Amino acid sequence: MQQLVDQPEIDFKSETYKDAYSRINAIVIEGEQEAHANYLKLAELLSEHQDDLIRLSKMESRHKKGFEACGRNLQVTPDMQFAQEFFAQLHQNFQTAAAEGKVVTCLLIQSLIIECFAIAAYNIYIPVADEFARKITEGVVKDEYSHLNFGEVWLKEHFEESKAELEEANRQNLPIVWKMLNSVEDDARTLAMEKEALVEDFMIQYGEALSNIGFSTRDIMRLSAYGIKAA
Ligand code: PL3
Ligand code: FE2
Ligand code: FE2
Repeated sequence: MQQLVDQPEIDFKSETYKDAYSRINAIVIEGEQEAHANYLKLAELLSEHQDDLIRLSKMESRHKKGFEACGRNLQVTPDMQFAQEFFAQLHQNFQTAAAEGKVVTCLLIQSLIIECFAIAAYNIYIPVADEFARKITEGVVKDEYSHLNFGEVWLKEHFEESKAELEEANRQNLPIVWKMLNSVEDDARTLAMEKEALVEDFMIQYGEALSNIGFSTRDIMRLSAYGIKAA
C-alpha cells in the first residue's frame, strides 16, 4: 500500500483522463497486435524456433485482449487510427527487414526495442493504474520479460556475426523510439506517468539487454542513447 501514500488522487472517470486513455490504450493494443504479427513473421524466418515463436505470438494476442478489457472497463473507445500512426515507422522498418530476411534487425526491433519500451511503460503504469488495469498489466509485464529474453539469448548465441547489423538497426530505429515517447508525453503525464521515468526505465532495460547479448559498457553507452539529443 506504500504507493498510495505519496500518490495524488487520480480520477479515472474524468473526461481528461479518459481522453488521454483513448490514445494510450490504443497504442498498447496496437503494440500487442503488431507484436503478435511480428512473432508470427519471426516464426517463419527462424523455423528452428517456430514453436517457441508461435507461443510468444499467442501470448501477445492475450495481452491485446487484456488491454481491450482495460479500455472497456473505463468506458473508453481506443483511437486505433492514432495508434497505427504512432507505430507506422517501426512497423515499416520491421516489414522491410523481414522482406529482406534480416532476422537480426527484426529481433532488435521487436524483442529488444518494442519489448523494452513495453516493459518500461508497464512498470511505470502499474503503480498509477486503476485496480482492474493494474492486475492485467502485472500479468502482462512478466511475459514481456520472457520475450525480451528470447531475443537476448538468440542474439548472444549469434553475437559476432550479428554485431554490425545490430549497430545499424539500432542507429535506424532507436531515434524513432525517442520521437514516439515525445509524441505520447502529454497523454502519459495525464495518466500520472512521467516521460523522464519512462526514458530512464527504457534505458535500463535496453542497456541490460545489450550487456546480456555481449556488448561492452562503452558500446552500450553509445548505442543506448543514440539519437536521444536530436529527438
Ligand atoms: C509487446 O509485447 C507489446 C508492445 C506494446 C508497446 C507499448 C508501448 C507503450 C508506450 C506508451 C507509454 C504509455 C504506456 C501506458 C501503459 C498502459
Ligand atoms: Fe505483449
Ligand atoms: Fe511481448
